Amino acid sequence: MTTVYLGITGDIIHPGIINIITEGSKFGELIIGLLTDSAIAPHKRLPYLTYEQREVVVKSIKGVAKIVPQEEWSYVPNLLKYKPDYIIHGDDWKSGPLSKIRDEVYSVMETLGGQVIEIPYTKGINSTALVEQQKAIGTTPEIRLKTLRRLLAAKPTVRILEVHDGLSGLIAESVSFCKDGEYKSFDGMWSSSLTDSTSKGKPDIEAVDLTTRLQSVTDILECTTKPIIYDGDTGGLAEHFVYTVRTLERNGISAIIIEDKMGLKKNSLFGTDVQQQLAPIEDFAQKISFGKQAQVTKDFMIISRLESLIAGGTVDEALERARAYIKAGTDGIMIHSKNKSGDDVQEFCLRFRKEYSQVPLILVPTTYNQFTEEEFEAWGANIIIYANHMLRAAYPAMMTVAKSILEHGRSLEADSLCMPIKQILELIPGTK
Ligand code: SPV
Ligand code: MG
Repeated sequence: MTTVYLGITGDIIHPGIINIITEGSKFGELIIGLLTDSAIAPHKRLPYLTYEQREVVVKSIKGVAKIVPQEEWSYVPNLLKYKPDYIIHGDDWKSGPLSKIRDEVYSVMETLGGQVIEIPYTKGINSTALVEQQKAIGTTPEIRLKTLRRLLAAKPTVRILEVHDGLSGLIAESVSFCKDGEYKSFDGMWSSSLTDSTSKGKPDIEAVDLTTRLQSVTDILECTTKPIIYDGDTGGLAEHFVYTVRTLERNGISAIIIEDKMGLKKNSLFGTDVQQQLAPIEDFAQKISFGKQAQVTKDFMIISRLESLIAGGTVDEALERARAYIKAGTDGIMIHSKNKSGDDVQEFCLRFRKEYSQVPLILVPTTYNQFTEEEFEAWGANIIIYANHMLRAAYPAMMTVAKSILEHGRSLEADSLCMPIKQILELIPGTK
């Protein structure tokens, strides 16, 4: 039997996909290599549908004989495994980042004695353009909520950016960087208590209540689709925390991180310059357990943030707390430190990973920022949060412009520091 291979994501089915399936099936039995989340995640945003959902959809398309998982971005492993007589692809891969993939495919098919079929790319329709349209439509709370767990399963490290309003949310949603054909973007957003309160002109001492914090979160939810991790400070009283969990879940937030402190909360980056009082282990463990019992979905995550190192304690103490919180049902551990060397965090990570190979580990490397994501990955970290950078970047830029206007008595000199008017008018679709 002559076989034809076609690799697809199968998330958004459009006439271009149907066309390539129809054309491919004319050459023989069509094997679909359905890309798994982990094959896609390092290169593109995660599909809206899970692998299983995409499989159900693609299976029912006329012309599809068989579906096999494609676990890698490269076609090579599956081509070697299934040895098809043909592989079919749209001719849009002749240029751009996919051209490397094309070269590999040609050389493998040559060794296999097979052929590459290239069909004209269906103009005006491709899934990337449709994803753009989908973004304009938005997502559902349920799909968004689940995405963090899917990302954790699909990627070695999940990259999260701080957001404090709709505009910073749009940046986290859409900014990307292409290096050597590799596409990088942020996987999700951090609603920081520090930057949310600061942008409201309030101190980061739990003075901004949940309802007010949710106003910013709603602005962000309205114009983005990526998952959100909510900075829940201490989580408040256990009796109140259960309501916070449900409110966040209902809004499609993926996770809350709460820190094991008590009393008047002060920002962790003060370290021991202020009083940082740790909560008794049992009390915090109970809060976690109350929260886990309160949540409605199985996907929402309650992550415990260890403040032992912030309060001047040891890695041993932090590990002891981690064990207790895991026993209480926490879904992940965030270890925090303001030590610039990163030694304490590294020691914690390596020791933690020896005991727990699967529990997600979260880092906020604001002070020990000399390490790269690859290095944190080697320590065993799963989520890296850039916790305050959007607001810290915006404030000095605004100050410089405000001072320039005062200095010159006019705004001409400040103009070059500002984005052009045309650009801001075009920034948000629908402004015109
Ligand atoms: C925040 O972003 O509000 C945090 C992280 O809690 S930190 O500021 O480092 O404490
Ligand atoms: Mg905070």
